[in-house]
Amino acid sequence: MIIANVVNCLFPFFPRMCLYLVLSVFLSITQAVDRSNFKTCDQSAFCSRQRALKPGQSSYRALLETLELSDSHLTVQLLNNNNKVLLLLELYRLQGNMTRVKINELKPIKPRYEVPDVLITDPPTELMSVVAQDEHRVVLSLGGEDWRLILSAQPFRLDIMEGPQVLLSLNSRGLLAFEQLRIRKDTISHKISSTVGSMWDKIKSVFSSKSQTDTEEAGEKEDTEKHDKEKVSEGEEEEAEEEVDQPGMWEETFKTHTDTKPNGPSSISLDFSLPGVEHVYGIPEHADGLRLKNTDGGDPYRLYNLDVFQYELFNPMALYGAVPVLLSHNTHRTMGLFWLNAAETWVDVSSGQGSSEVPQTDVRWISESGIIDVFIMLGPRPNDVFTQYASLTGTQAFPPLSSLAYHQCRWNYNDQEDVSAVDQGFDEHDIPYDFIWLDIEHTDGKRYFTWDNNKFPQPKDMLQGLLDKRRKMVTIVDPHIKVDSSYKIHTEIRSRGYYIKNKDGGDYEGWCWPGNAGYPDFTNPEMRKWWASMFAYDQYEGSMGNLYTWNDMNEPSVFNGPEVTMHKDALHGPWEHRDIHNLYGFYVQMATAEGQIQRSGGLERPFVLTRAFFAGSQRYGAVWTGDNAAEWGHLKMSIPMCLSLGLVGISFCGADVGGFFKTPSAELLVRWYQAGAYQPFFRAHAHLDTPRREPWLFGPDNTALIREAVRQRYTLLPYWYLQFYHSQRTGQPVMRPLWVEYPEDIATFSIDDEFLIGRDLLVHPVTDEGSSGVTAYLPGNGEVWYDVHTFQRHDGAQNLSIPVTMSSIPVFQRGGSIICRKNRVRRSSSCMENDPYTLYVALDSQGNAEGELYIDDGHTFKHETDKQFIHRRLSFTGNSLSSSDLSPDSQFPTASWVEQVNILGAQKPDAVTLTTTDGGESSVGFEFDPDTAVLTLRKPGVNAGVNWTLHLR
Ligand code: NBV
Repeated sequence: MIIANVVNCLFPFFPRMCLYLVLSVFLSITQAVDRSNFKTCDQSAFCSRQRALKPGQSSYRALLETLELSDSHLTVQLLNNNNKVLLLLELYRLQGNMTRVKINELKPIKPRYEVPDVLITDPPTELMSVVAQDEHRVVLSLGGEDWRLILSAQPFRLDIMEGPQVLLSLNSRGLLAFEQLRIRKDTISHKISSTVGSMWDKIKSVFSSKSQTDTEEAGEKEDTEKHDKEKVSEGEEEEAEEEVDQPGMWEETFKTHTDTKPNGPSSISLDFSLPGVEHVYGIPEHADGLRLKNTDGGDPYRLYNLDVFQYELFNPMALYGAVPVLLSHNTHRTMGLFWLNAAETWVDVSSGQGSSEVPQTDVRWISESGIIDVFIMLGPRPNDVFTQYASLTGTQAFPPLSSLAYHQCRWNYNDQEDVSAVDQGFDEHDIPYDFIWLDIEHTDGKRYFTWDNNKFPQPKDMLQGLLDKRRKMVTIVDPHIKVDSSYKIHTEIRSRGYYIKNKDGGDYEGWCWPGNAGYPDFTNPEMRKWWASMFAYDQYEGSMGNLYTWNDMNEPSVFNGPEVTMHKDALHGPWEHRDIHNLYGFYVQMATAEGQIQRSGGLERPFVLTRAFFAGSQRYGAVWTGDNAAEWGHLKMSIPMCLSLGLVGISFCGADVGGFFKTPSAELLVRWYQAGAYQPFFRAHAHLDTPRREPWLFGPDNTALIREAVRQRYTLLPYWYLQFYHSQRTGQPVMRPLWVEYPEDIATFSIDDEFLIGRDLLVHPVTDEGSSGVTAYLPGNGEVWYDVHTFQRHDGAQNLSIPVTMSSIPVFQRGGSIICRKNRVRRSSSCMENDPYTLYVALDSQGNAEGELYIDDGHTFKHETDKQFIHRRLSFTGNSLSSSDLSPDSQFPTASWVEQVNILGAQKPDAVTLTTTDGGESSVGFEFDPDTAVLTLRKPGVNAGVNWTLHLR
């Protein structure tokens, strides 16, 4: 395909595409990211302007005489002593131990962008009262006995205290900087600026978004209010310092691209200090370790959704997605900072010694536009932070059960025959799979929602063939739309005016897979509604209920755009692309998921994979880590990358198994399957130019190893499903760093080569070539862990050396837990629907264990709408194992029954009896293995949905 496209380059109308492809080919030979395509902080005018400001005395003063306290919040003006510009600070105490700090210009010359649609509600507030006040400071109560917020006037700073202890300070390093919107000084440009201003007004009136209109109305009302308040400070006598324009404020050129900046400079920055903190995490997406590093002397972590070709490891460069959430953790407390801003953002992290030799981490956020809107989540436990963040942005969508199974993808499965051969290959080799994926080549010339008629003449027959085997398919639907007057999707979007506009008001066009392409404005709710309607079965021809969707290139990727993305001066109604950039992919996935729900009349749960994401994307489906490479380093990196995403709410994460670019050795491929089988989203994928790598192409031994890894995944699907059920309800990550469950164990704080699934499974995949052993840290003093393969018992709080062979996947079950598996693996997860369960009861040092079982139909919303589910508690105590109902008002008929119970760490009983609530009692056969201390109870045979007890006597 690359070759075909290079041939295409000979045509004069594809020059940019040609350049991109030639570059791609060149780079795939040199095998490294072309860093020069992407800006460093120095090359970004606002980042370097902001970073030039060094810590010191803040120029901001809080005008305490303007302070107003209402039931829900406090407002006070902040005066910049140098330029005399006034800001308005709003402070909210939010329910659930959170504080929200908003800072905007008191009276901007036009509204500044405030991110809509990410928060699931207007966060409920709590009463905040003043406990002390003088001319230097105001002390506010944040609830409880000793929670205080101190607002200091000169210089302005905020401290959140627990008793005498500072938990977090804002602007303590004086790095609050707010570039006010301004009129360009020289007259010519002044004219330009006012023309653009009036154009802005025109577009604003045309743009019919309800949420936007609401924002504007609110903005206007606020304007009047602010204006009134502004008068309070009119007494300021000192002269404002003349501000000199700095380079890049009104125009900036990077490589061949010039960013016209009709609105001029608008960046914002704020610092946060975390005394007593040495470990901070989050702010994905970066190909870096779990624990964030010091950025002193290097570039800050960058958050700007970008299509980075062949990304590098251990690098703060931006990648496809951005979640501006940072977590801090020490043995006493976990906290979170959520910086709600969708513009290009850079984050500096500096850990070191604070005052009085206490460790301290300083964090500084810099964004190109918008306002400061930050949520401080005060924990104190890791779980509290997850709950707090979930209350703001929602939880992971509960996926269809089958999407937690194995996915087979490559760029591309060529035609229907290919699909059918691969499908059969899985059956022939007795490897289960649930989804087969079609990449861009399945379309008619990269026109999404269409099929290449020669290669896929009968898509419904193909889908029916899969359906007959209870399997499914995913097709790719990218957001770049071929400009082609005979392509319905394009003509509709154009005639409805739904395309993003360029700075001059015409439809924005860029180069992508189809050649010249338009980009729908997904920030427009009307556009999203229309897009969603395109997934209806009568619109998306050849689609059926077992066809799902993959949104790629939604950063958005624009081959001939600056940094391979959209020009920042493109327009989304009244807003510049600059303001919304990191939200684009979020909206694409939102509209697509909505489309899938609608096509089923609201019945079926959607499955949509996205490459770009933002805070809140968890509500719409799964993400993957983009174009990794078939290298051991990339396999290792898949762990911290998904762990970081889980910490910020996005649990459904995976990396391309096998590596996208390049060709894995059989050993790497096997190891990747083994690791991927224990990560939330489990999909093999490969670049078009790589040799085929279906699991049976590497000789029978490797096929057997891959089969075994995939089968392990299938046996554990009930456990995965339960974890996602919990994640949807509580916001807890599915794949967790060890410190989340062992927050006081310092040894866990930097571990990112092993992880927990839920609370009860610890996985340490083998990620080194030629490995003969790994050392796994088993956490928890007094905890015991059982090797899930050998049932060998190990004590917690130790580094365990584990010899490995090619078949080893080191996985341990926590003593004290009960895990349900389905051990009869079939060709797809749906085929296993009514299969029986085997319970693994891993006893803790006191001989107890607890677990849960969740069952529903696996694909509809009926668990929500009609309470059609089973949720049971399994509990082993006092030598009895019982199943009781955790949700008595819900119901679901299941044919599944309990086939076997394995009790790990058991003693041999004399007899085992089963009692059920209908009074039935029967004896149960058992075996005891004294070497492994495993007691196996054969065929209790009881239905998985009823109450029962097994007594060991
Ligand atoms: O659609 C082609 C690929 C896709 O296979 C991959 O997974 C995406 O991350 N896509 C990127 C576009 C081009 C990659 C060089």
